[in-house]
This record gives sequence, C-alpha cells and structure tokens, in this order.
Amino acid sequence: MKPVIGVGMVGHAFMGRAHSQAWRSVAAFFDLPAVPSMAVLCGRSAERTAAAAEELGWAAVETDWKQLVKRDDVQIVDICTPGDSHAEIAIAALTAGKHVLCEKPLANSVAEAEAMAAAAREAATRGVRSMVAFNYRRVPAIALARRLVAEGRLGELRHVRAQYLQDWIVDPDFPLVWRLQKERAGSGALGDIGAHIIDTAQFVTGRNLTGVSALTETFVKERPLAEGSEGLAGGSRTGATGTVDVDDAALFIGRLEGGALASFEATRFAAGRKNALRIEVNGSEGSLAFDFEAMNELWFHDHTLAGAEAGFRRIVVTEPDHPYAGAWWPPGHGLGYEHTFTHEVRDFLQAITDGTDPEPSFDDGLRVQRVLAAVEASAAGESRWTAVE
Ligand code: 4PW
Repeated sequence: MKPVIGVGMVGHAFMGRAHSQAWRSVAAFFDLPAVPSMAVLCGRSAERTAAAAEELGWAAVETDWKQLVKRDDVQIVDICTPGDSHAEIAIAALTAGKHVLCEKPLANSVAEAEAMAAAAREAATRGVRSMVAFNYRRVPAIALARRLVAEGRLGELRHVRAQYLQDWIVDPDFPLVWRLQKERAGSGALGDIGAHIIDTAQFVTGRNLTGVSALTETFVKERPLAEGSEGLAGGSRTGATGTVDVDDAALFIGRLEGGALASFEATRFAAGRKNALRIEVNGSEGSLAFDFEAMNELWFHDHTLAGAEAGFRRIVVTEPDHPYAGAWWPPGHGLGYEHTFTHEVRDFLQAITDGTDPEPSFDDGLRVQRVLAAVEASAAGESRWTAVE
C-alpha cells in the first residue's frame, strides 16, 4: 500500500474544477510514491460547495479555509481562489505545516508575494513544500522546448516573441467579472495571462527578464455588473454597471539575462483567438515555435543543416520519450488543457515524497510578480525603461 496524502482545496470554480480533475486522475496514469486523497473542498457557500464536492469527487466540505488548514486529514492545501486571498491562505497553511500549491499569479502585489516567498523559504526548512501553478510549463511541447534550449540546440539566444491572445471580453456588454476587478485580481490581462507568458519565456530560455518598457490599455471602461459568474463565463446581469479598473491588454518589450531581446503581448481583445499562448525563440543555431491552440506540436528549425534541407519541422510531442507523454496514450493520441494540471500535481507529489523543492517555487512566482510590477510602472510612466527589481 502506498502512503496517502490528503488534499484540501479552496475554491471550486474554473481552476478548482481543473485541479479536481488532476487530483482525481493523476494516480491512475503516473506511478507515484504516494497517492492523493481528495479529502476536503472549501467554498463560501455550504450548499454550492457540497454540490461541487459531490460532482468533483471530494470527501468532505468546509466553508472556512481557516478550519481547512487545521485539519489532520489535510497535508496539501491547494489554493484555487482569486488573487486577493492567496497570501493569507498560503501563509497560514505553510505556518500550519501544510504543503501549498497556489494558483497564479502568486499574489496581487509584490509585497504580498514577498511575504509568501519568505514564508515558503522558512517552511522549506521544516520540509514543507510549495509551488505556484504555472500549468503551461507542464505542456509536453513547452517542456521539450526548454530541453532543446538547455541542450544548446538553439545556440546563442537572440529573440523571444511571446503572446497570450484571448477574445472572451471583446463584447462591451460582457460583465465585470472578478478577473476585471483590480481588488480581486490585482491587474487585468497582464496578471491573468501576461504572467503565464512571462513564466513561459523565463522557463523555456532559463533566463530572467532584467528590464521592460510597456504599454497597457483599457478599451472598455464601463461594463454591466452581474452575479454568479463562473470561470470565463458571464452570469446574470443586475442592471447596474461598474468601472473597469484593470488593463484589457498589455504590450511590452524586455531584455533577458544574456542579452536576448523579448516582446510580449497579452490581450483578451484578439477576436478569433481563444487561448493562443504562443512563443517563438530564435537562436544562432535554430528556432522554436509553439501555439497552445495546437498544443501537441512544437516547431523546430535546425539552422545548422544545409539551407536546402533546413526549415521548420513539426514535432508531434506525443512520443514515449517526450516529457510526460509516455504516461498517456500511444504516439499521435494527443493531450489537452486538463493534462497540464495532472502533470503539475504529479510533479508536486513527487517533490513532496522525494523531499525536494518543486518548481516553479514561490520565489519564481515572486520574480514574475516583480516583472508585472515593472510593466505597470513603465506603462504608468510613459513607457520608460524600467528595471525588474
Ligand atoms: O490561467 C489562465 C486563466 O486565468 C488560463 O490558463 C486561461 O486564461 C483560462 O482562463 C484564464
């Protein structure tokens, strides 16, 4: 019998559903040293949380996260709430000796992220682990991209082009959901999806951003208020309207350690683009290109080949020796969005049982938070060049 690790999850909307799917399926596909038990689900409404627990497979329910972090049947606290509660829950859980998996962006401000990273470092001295949920690192093609860069297949890195394009708020009548409220989300497209491409670019290249120059814009400044919104879906209109106090789009250029130049575009106004997280990297010996809308593919150009036979080659990232892919289906039978979360909890469980610190750490989350802050400062200051602290 393998040891069992109890999980307590806070939040059961879009991310909570995605994480539930991961906790439910991970032990069936990966040979883990310990298996998770979906012990407790926490949400504010007793009725809705009980219904979600039944649907998603959680054994018990709490309506106060302070009770959840005290429970003996919980060893991992999984935070799937909006950013305004991450710091409080994570620090309390780490203090109580629970391992913490926290949704991204790590926090709503650098100060909160610093406090979380400090708590995580201290907890690690007691063997308590923490990880921030940048799930796109666990797309097999992205993990393969990092491997190719680390193996030197691209040579000296010159350019990174990263975009995260969505279109779910193009309609000015789409309501003011929590992702469009500064108090809940910290920022708009910048923190919600820009954070992902910052992490992806730093992960794939193995280099951090050192400075940025940015532009942000809020195209629709007033939106209807609504109740009961879920994930990226609206809810029912109350009849009133409210002011949008976050960015709708963020564009910035930056420089990476080692000198490569990078450009970033995060927007929810790219009509027709649904979840296009894209990255292209150009080096002296080759290039890579990825688009999440075709997430099982990585395009690779080997510039050391003779010109007559070189050119972008499509790698279908489903072979047994590709990252994560071997645990699933035979080659060519692709994976989807939900698998990225399964891979995330797999790596987290493995690190906990190995007694190692998983990545991305809260310090990695803090580094992304510092880039977000530099982008906001630059955009507020006429795009002036701003060093990442
Ligand atoms: O983390 C991101 C979300 O907050 C997701 O990957 C996509 O963009 C879906 O919703 C938002």
